[in-house]
Amino acid sequence: MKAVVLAAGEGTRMRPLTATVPKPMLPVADRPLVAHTVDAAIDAGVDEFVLVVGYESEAVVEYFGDSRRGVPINYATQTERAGTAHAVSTAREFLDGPFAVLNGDNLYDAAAIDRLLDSGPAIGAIEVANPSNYGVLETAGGSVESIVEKPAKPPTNLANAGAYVFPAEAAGWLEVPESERGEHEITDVLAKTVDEHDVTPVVMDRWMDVGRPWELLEANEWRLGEQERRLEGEVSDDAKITGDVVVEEGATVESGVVIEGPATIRSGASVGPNAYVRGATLIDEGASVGHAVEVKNSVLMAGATVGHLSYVGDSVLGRNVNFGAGTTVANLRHDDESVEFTVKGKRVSTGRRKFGVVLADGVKTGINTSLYPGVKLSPNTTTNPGEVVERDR
Ligand code: TTP
Repeated sequence: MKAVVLAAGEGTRMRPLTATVPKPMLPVADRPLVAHTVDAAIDAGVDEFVLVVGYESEAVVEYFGDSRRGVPINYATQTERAGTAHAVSTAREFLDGPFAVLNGDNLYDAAAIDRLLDSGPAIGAIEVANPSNYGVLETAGGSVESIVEKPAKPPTNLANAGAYVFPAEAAGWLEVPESERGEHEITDVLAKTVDEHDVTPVVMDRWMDVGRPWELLEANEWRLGEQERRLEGEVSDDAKITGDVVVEEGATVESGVVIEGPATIRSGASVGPNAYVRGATLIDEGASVGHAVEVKNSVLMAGATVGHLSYVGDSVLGRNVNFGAGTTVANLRHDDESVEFTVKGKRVSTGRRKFGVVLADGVKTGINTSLYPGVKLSPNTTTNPGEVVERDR
């Protein structure tokens, strides 16, 4: 079966991380977010992909090229962000049979993708405690009857998990009218499918929509937690490594380092001497964590450098971020309230008691910079020595 993977979104809620990188290419454990979807689909038997790209498409094309693990990859370009049905319609020339549609920014339970592909026409669903915040499946006799958006009285607790298998004819049903929010939505294509076919709800054990920066941390926690201990890099005999830690070949862990899993130290990265890395943490390719640095539950993207005497907690550091000595992240409010973060101009609660900072690619801090919880800094921002950064820049 062919799979269309939607990777054309702008990821506005994920800014400033998506100022330079499309959201599906943000790192989750040892690969970009969208590669988890592609790999799960390959394991489930997908034999050809169409990746729908748009915003910052070159990064996606450069990463995947024309195949992955021997499975061909085609690209369709969506020039305007006109909705998910519109996105799939850009891939129509490649569709010649039943096809799957998956979101490139969702993290799926891989076994469920396998079941979904075996059950088509089908839709992935996840049981949620608060269905009113989601598109909710109405079911009868084991089939889906409809999807109701954010219903006040939810018919079930099954939320739409953005994974579908459509019958071949659905390629002719992609021209749907604009919805109330002005987009051409894949759920309207599903509505037509439900009229013509039995559509099976496939309940997933786990699913995540990775939309906002703290969800990138949660996505990493999930995937890092699934990795088994593997020490293939150069690890000093004086380092103490406990739990499920991956040190990839080409990574270095020097003396006096303590790493508590789950954590992944990717190829070309270095840790130590005398550093403390606590789970769940990803230290991506070529990143470095030096002497007397503590890192906890964070993502350090490729080339990020935290050289000495610093603390990084519950934070995302973009590519090539550089911390001056003594830079400290605050990740807890004195009033113990959840940390807030600005998403698309609005302050929202992260729902987390502990959350640090989100620094875009190329940010450089001066020595002894202090960063308040929930602060975000745009690409290449610099701070002066001794600055206390309370607000976003
Ligand atoms: P969203 O999460 O709604 O959009 P987004 O990824 O751009 O993020 P944000 O809302 O923060 O700006 O999109 C759901 C999925 O569909 C996601 O994988 C992106 C994809 N998509 C497209 O490929 N084309 C589109 O026109 C739209 C609306 C979404």
